[in-house]
Amino acid sequence: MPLRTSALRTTLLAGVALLATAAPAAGAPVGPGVGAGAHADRDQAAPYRVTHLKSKADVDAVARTGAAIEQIEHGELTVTATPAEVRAIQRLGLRTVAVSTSGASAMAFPAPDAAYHDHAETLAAVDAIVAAHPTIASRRVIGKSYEGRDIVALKISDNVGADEAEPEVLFTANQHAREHLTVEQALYLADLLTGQYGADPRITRLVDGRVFWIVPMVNPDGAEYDIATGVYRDWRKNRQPNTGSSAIGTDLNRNWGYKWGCCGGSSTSPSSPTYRGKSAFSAPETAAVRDFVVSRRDPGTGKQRIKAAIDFHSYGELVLWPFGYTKSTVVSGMSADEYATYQAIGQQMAATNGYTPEQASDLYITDGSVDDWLWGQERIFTYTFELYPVDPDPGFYPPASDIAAATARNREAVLMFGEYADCPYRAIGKAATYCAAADDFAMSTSPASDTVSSGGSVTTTVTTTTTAGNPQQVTLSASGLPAGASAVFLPPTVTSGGSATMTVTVPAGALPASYAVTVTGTGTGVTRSTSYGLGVDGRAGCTGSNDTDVAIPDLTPVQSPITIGTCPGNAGAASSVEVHVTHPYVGDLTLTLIAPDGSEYVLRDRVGGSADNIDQTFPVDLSGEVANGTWQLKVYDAAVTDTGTLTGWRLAL
Ligand code: 0X9
Ligand code: CA
Ligand code: ZN
Repeated sequence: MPLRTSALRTTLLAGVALLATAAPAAGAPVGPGVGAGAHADRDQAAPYRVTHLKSKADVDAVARTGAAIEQIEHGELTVTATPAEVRAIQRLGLRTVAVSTSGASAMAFPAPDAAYHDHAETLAAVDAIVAAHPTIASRRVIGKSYEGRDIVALKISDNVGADEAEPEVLFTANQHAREHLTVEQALYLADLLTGQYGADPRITRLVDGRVFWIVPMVNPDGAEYDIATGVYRDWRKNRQPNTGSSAIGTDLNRNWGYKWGCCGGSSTSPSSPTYRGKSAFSAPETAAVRDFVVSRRDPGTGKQRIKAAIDFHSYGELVLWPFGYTKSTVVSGMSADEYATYQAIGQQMAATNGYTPEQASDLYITDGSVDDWLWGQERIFTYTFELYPVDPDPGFYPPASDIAAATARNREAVLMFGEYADCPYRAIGKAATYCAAADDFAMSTSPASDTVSSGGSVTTTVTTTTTAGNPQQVTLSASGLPAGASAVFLPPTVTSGGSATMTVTVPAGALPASYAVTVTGTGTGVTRSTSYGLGVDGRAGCTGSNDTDVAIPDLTPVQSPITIGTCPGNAGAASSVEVHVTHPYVGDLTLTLIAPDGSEYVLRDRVGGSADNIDQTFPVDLSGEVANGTWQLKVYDAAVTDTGTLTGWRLAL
């Protein structure tokens, strides 16, 4: 087992004095956490907020528990209650939040770590970003934590007020309370994408072409609890009580509903740090993020608009991909190409930040993790990043002075990931296979190639075929034509499934040659093309070709003949010689046309250096030569080592 695997596992156990020396079972999840049993009874009553009241009857029921009602405001109560009374209130289905007695606001981070953002500071940072960049940033509350704190998502995109048809990218952080560095990572990305918009062309392109969603603090109750006393509590879970147990909290990253609790990758014990909850999505925090993700499905097609996601954790410096519930790579829900794509992008990202890329289950088996759900259920390409550091010390609590470097370190990986979001399969060269547009079409021409005399015209039928989704309007165009030639389409626009006639008219002076014409169809969402081979002939009776292969040895000239017998008078001033040679170093080659009377025309003399092959048409003024007779193309290779073949040539006089 790799060292970093055991390092991370040891870390999760750190602080649990009892288990510090006990080796965890292979593949077992983390052991019971600090804070289990922390809910010790006190005889003294303390102030609480009571939330989630539904009616006046709830107020009466709270009063009957014996708790003293101090205030009723905004549908919430403030009470003074003993621990037994608090439990009685919770049994009513209401929620209780301890009210800090040390002042109006809860404790922030300890002074040396003041740069870290607690919940209020995180919301303030998000608000400041929105205020500074109102055209590309907006904020929404996607739900409330168990204790009633806002779980906020920041949206970043051009036209931020509109729902555009752009691939969406989700970043989530701080499912685990003590992983405070992940909040800083999320805020770093929010600052990067908004602050560099319009300044850095790469970021501008991303913000224009994507929708980014950043949820910087999925578990605000846990995060606040972790810092509430001024001494870190090493807390991991949320702060939801568990029926029949005094232990608090659910491990949010074991509470997601894909293969929830399937495989020994989570605990059924409320006191465990990896307690999976009483049912999938029993935690309000996971349910809120789930509902948000589901809300991003296109209302018309049902297609998930979020294409890619990263869930940030700490620590271990890892790039992890699904599945976590199984050691298998390819399983139902994960094809070989999907796995290869995960691996390729994971490795590419890891190459930029120095993390270790691996499947999540290589670390240890987890079930009910967010990445398994986002991929397994929603087909969102999802990675888990375990941030800095890799060693247990300082573990979950790196000093604030480490924040800047530790977060900027992921700049490149995240930008690259955002760029892949429209079609991750590009990473394995399979964009064409998997990333067809929802509405798509293919093109063809019939005939697929033809010849035309210069000064003439030729027609072909261009057919469009709808290959996916609905037909669309396709506007036709052509490129790669001879100079001065035109292509006219009738009709110029077709509905995919239909066809048009393309008429290519070639001017009288067009260079006789083979032209690779590209016929392009510009649809409403996608552009497709096909190729059309167009040969332009010279004057009737004045052209010839020789496609017999002739080997080109070193230092010995070779020749290939074309005999013309039916061309009246002299050759033309706009004659052409089309030559095809395969050769690894065309800089060795001299090409010479020899007229029937022996006069030589050098077409090309040792140019092109180390380039491969010649496929070129040379215009020549041959008006001083009688056309009929045997013409020769002479090829000379002036240097040793590289040899090749003359595969064919064409003469138009
Ligand atoms: O155990 C976890 O949830 C993650 N490690 S942490 O120390 N941040 O708690 C690792 C999860 C790896 N598995 C998946 N991502 N599925
Ligand atoms: Ca946009
Ligand atoms: Zn974590």
